Amino acid sequence: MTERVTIEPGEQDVLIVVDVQVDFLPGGALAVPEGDAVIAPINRLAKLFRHVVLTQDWHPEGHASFASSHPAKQPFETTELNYGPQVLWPDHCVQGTSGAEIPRELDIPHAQLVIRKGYNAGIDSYSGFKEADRRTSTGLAGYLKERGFRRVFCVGLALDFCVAWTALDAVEAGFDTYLIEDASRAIDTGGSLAKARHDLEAADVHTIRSEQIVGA
Ligand code: VGL
Ligand code: ZN
Repeated sequence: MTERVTIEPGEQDVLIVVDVQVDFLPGGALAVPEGDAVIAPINRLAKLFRHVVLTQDWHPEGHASFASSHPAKQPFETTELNYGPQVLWPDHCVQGTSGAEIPRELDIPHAQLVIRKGYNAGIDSYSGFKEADRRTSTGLAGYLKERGFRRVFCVGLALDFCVAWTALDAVEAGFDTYLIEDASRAIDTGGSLAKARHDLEAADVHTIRSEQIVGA
């Protein structure tokens, strides 16, 4: 549900900028429709948060989430991996490639941590907190708790995959969690956006717009 509160970011608030990377922008290997439209609002928002964390999708070549790793499978089809169903993607965000880079246009020099994810060859990780086996932790929850943060604000790409999963895991880790909609864009494949919206609402993630952040 969209809520009409206004929020002034403070010392217990952290902005998590999810997967704003070249491969998710127009022309990239897994381009999110209008993916570049998130950059201006995120740059504006980031100036209002003293504490910002970035996530970076960071796969080895031959990663299990790549359709190219599964003979006879095409991108956007689904397969069954050890931990359950997995959407298969075009090769993207391969470690050390230009597509995996955070674009120069993202202007957040004060970001405090870049958390990489999806580096285990056999496990995907949409969430910045926990991999798709739902067991392997990235360490992000421990970091945020040790820093004393209470509220998490999620933005970036893609709303229906990495942003949604990160927000859902933030709730599970005990944070009061917000998703800033206009600073995010979706892939929307196989009903993923409707499902993400349903799951976010059920989990009590607050969906807001950037105008509700004081100063934005
Ligand atoms: C993402 C699909 C595959 C994302 C990452 O950032 O939402 N989506 N890898
Ligand atoms: Zn990925």
